[in-house]
Amino acid sequence: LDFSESTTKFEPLISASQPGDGLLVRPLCSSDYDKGFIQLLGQLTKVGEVTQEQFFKRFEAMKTCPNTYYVTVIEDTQKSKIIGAATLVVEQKFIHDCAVRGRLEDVVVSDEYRGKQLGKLIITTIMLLAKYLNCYKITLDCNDKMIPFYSTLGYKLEPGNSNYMQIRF
Ligand code: 16G
Repeated sequence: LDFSESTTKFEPLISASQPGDGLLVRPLCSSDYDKGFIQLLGQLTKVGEVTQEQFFKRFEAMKTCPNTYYVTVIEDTQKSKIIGAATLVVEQKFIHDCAVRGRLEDVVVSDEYRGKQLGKLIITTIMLLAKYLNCYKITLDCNDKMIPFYSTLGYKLEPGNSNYMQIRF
């Protein structure tokens, strides 16, 4: 068979339970501070100097809000390094019959591991989780260059109805 003219894309066969050799998709845990979780976030935005104590405190604070923060990571178990992360925040609502809404936050894959569909993998995992938790929608904000990526995962800009606004302090 000659596939040279084919436009079919052959997706690598990876899934949350089989993310690839030595890789593990799982919830964040305390020991991830020593596995470079904070440094990884530094590839997304300014993180600052977060000490281990600050990390523990913030993580504990998140855990006191049950069913809210689903911080998900990908670990390279051979190197004991966190190489990908994404968070689902589940927000409680009165609207839509007291529904819950998901927010996709802080998505990052380490630069050395890009091009392996790991971003897609972690987001797909979070989307399954959001569906399981009955989120009626998931929203995210991102810069212009990430729009094509999120579009391939089904996210849509809603012209006239979803302008992202902010005020920074
Ligand atoms: C991106 C992230 C957002 C993160 C922000 C940090 C996704 C889908 N979006 O918008 O979660 O908090 O960057 O940027 O991961 P900032 O430092 O300018 O707030």
